[in-house]
Amino acid sequence: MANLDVTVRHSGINFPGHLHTLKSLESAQTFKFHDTDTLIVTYPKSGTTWMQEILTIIYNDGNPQLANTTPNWLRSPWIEHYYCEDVVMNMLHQRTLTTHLPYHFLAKSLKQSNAKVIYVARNPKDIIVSFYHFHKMANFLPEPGTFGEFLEKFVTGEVNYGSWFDHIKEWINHRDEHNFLFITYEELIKDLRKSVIKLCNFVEHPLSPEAIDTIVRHCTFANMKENKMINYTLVPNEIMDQQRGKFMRKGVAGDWKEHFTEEQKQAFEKIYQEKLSDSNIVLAWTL
Ligand code: PPS
Repeated sequence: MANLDVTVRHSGINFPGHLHTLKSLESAQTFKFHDTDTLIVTYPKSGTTWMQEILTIIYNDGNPQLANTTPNWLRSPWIEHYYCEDVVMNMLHQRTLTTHLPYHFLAKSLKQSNAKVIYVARNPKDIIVSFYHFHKMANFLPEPGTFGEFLEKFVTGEVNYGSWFDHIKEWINHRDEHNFLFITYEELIKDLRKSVIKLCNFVEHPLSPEAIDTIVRHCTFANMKENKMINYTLVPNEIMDQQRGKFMRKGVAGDWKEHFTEEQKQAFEKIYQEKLSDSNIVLAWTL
């Protein structure tokens, strides 16, 4: 399926038609989770691929072989993508799944299982920058226009996948549930080893210090950037134009400082305070 210019609209949110159909979005809402599933939840550009890579190697006891030989979309498929059913059919044991969907799409299904949920959050200003550059290379997303124009669309929730504010507000309400882990991209950047240990504890998959060392070595930005199984160079240029950017772009916290003008920063922070003031979000990043 290419459908590069198709947009699918569901419940007021736009999704790229290259990966979604109305049917696949409906199916995701009735997805049958197993108690042994681990679901990675992210707003795009928050550290999805990083978490997919870490969990793949945790569940393989520190052995990176699967991560080096199988694309991430086959080992941790997005449950809302049209191909998910076929992939999931062949997943026999522990399943690591991924979603960018808002909580209300999945609430009913999730409540019927004890699946573990890992929500990865990232400083929204860095998400905007990463998403902006991704729009330039991903031909299944609309042209982003100038950075200022894209920022405006992000703030109003007109971008594909909807409003980041709504996404985090809905999911974070569940952070105290026993099967829910909230972790940030910034925590991974700050101390990857500590984060891997935290993840091992959460998914109840303890590993030796040597296995943890292997994961930390494998999951550095420099190493992952070269891994064809996650850097999307396997995807045809017509879909992701590697001349216009790289999926594994910079991998840092705070790149927003290179993109936001002082005026844009102030305006965004004001909106951030307004939109999130009624929620108890204590976030690890300093805006
Ligand atoms: S997507 O399209 O939603 O699946 O994208 P996602 O994987 O969530 O986010 C991509 C950004 O994550 C960065 N990334 C990493 N940063 C640091 N270390 C590691 N190992 C790593 N792996 C992925 C990737 O570079 C994108 O961020 P930017 O800021 O664009 O570099």
